[in-house]
Amino acid sequence: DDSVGSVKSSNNSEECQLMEVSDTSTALSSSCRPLVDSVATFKGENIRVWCLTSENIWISGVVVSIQDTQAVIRTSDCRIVTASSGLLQPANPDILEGVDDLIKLSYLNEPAVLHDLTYRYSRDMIYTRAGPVLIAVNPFKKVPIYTADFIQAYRKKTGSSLHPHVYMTADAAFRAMVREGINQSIIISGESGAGKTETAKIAMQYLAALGGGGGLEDEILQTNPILEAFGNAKTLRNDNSSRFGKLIDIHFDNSGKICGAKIQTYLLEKSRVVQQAGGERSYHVFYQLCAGADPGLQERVKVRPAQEYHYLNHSDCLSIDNVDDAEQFYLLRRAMNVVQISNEDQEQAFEMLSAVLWIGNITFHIVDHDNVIVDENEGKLAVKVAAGLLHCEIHELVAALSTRKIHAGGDDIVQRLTYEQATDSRDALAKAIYASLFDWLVDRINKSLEVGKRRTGRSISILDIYGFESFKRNSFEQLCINYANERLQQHFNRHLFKLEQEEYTSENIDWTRVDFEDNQECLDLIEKRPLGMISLLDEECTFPRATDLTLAEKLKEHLRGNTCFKGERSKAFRICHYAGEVMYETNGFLEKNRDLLHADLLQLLSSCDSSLPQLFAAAIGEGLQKMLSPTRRANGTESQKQSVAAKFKGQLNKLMQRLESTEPHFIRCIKPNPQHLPNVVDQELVLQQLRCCGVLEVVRIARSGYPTRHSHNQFAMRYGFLLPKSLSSQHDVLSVCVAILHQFVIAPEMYQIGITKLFFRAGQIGMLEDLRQRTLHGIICVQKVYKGYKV
Ligand code: AD9
Ligand code: MG
Repeated sequence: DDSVGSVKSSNNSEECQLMEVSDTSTALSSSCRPLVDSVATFKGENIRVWCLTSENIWISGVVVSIQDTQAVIRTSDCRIVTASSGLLQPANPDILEGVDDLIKLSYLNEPAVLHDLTYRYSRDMIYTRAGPVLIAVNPFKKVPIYTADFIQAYRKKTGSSLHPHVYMTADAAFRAMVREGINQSIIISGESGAGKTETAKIAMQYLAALGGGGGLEDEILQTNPILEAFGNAKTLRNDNSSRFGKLIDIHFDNSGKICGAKIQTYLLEKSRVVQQAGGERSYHVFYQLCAGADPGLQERVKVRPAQEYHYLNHSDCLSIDNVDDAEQFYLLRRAMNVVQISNEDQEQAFEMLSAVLWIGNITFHIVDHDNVIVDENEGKLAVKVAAGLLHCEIHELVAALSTRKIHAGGDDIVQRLTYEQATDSRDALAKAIYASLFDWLVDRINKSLEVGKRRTGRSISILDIYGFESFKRNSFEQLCINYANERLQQHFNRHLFKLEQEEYTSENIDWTRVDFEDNQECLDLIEKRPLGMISLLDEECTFPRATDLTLAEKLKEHLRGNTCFKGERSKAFRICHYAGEVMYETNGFLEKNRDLLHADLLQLLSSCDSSLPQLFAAAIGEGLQKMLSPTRRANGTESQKQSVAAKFKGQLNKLMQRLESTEPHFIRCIKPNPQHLPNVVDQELVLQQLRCCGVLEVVRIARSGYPTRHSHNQFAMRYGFLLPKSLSSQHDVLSVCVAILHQFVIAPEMYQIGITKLFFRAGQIGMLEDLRQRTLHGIICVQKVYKGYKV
């Protein structure tokens, strides 16, 4: 059954031609979908529309007749269907097919936006603008638009350089930096697998070409394979998924040459080191080391094949299609050389990686009651090798993993750990080493790329950060990620508002009539002190008896009043984010937010006879807060440090400050289908992303203002002929414009007249354009009849 919507259908194309056309007219009622051209009022038939099918697919058609709220539509595949007008949206005139900027569309509804992107995508035009935003639809195939010739074309503004492209955005940023002396930023967002990291690399490639010559550009580009090896992993959503956020500032000297760079990373997913979902992998670098180390290195850092490590083999996924880990290891080492990470530092890093893997192979067994000791055989071997790699005593490692020193009543008591505690402590050690290694590596890279002392130049920052996430189950990580997206969205909205305002002011039109939405309330919910989510969570973390349930109750008690918060049953609550509602569960929130490394493990690291573990211990120690809570001080077992959420909030504040001091350029990446296939567009998926990443918001903002802009001249030229001769022949262009507006009864609240342009509310031009088309059609018909043709 191929029926459309709530709708009867007929496949009979004869019927198609025999349909009686009745001349009723009706206003299309607005539906509850976010983007509706509610101002559009249609008179008569032959109007082109989009029609929503029962499968939630938009198809195009032409209105044959309208009766009350039911319309008879001839669809593009020549079926006749009836649909309630709520399921219809006006379609754009032909001349607007595949426009390279969505703002050029007369009707800015969802199907129109979707159609434009799909139309372009099917012709390999993966980039489209939405006003100030660049939309990039992931091609999932090689598109030949990144060659040196393309770079040249965009540099010189010749040939194909008129089409939207990441190069165009990067070029605009570079030129603005040079021209205005203002730092720039390129903010890339989108969901996992949408193409953010590739897009960031494409932008870097272009900037390296523009600012190259100083020799640093290759170093900067080679930071990518290093960070991807250590911070990316195969997930179910993306074979090369970044598990951290990244901001890279590329500095240019006065002559426009690259003179340095600085990388800041955000919130690496530590848990992946010890556990991955089925079909996913840990960080690439582990497999690369196992597959690619030469025999000498293998011997020195004691690596074995990946399948022999518990941390790597338990998810049943050791390789990635079309990826050769050994070759990647070779490329990693080459990149590390280019970035001038010494051979000694590289070997030390590999030693730590190997230590992590061997720590994961340590197993325990229960001896009496709940107490554990380290397993014999394989487990024992693992302890031995791990201790060797960390350069600590075997018995110290065993003690740190299986016992805990407690300070009570002036005495030190040694308590044996339970099986669960011991495995947790083992995993905590592995995670701490890996996360510290990652931070150390970023530091190390930054040292190599350090900007010279004479910082006279300017910079362009590129942000590649996780997009909004809403899964079946959402936890602490999603809260942090979505919080970051709220901050970025606010930045985005405020920037667009500012741009609009500037345009209106310069055209001397009244911009107070334009409404903009802000997401401040949602941000307050999360970050306000003392009664925001982060503060409440931090407070709960200091109570030793707190549980995920008491946390949930506390949140519900204090946050009830915020309209963005909805308490749910048990440990669940909802937040109304700008991109949609997300349900979170507090499971693991306290643990993840505290992210404590037991003092015994910290002590172990600092006692190692090797520089990296000592550095790690010092860095972790630095993060420790001096203010221990009274209960903890009495216990003295664990060190209190700044919570993960508080640290992330601090990082975000700094990030936002940095971005606010720049002129931003936004790129929104879209994943066209979940199977990673080329040439396939899943409408629902794309629409949902357009809503989430704020593209429809841009359109909405534009719509809430005056999205259609025509110069006085353009407008008079295009529509003047619709007027009676006496009016159209006036000399003054503006008078012709005003006459058109009056003649076609465009309501005064639907337009404003600026100094050089006319500004229209959405949909207004679509009506005029329809009229123009029909008039032209009428003229042609008359001409044909006149010439004796049969119409
Ligand atoms: V995640 O949030 O880090 O999981 P990203 O970064 O958004 O994600 P990524 O850039 O890694 O996605 O892109 C995913 C895959 O899409 C790449 O590995 C490529 O195979 C593919 N891709 C993305 N952009 C392009 C492109 N411009 N041309 C060709 C592309 N392929
Ligand atoms: Mg990525």
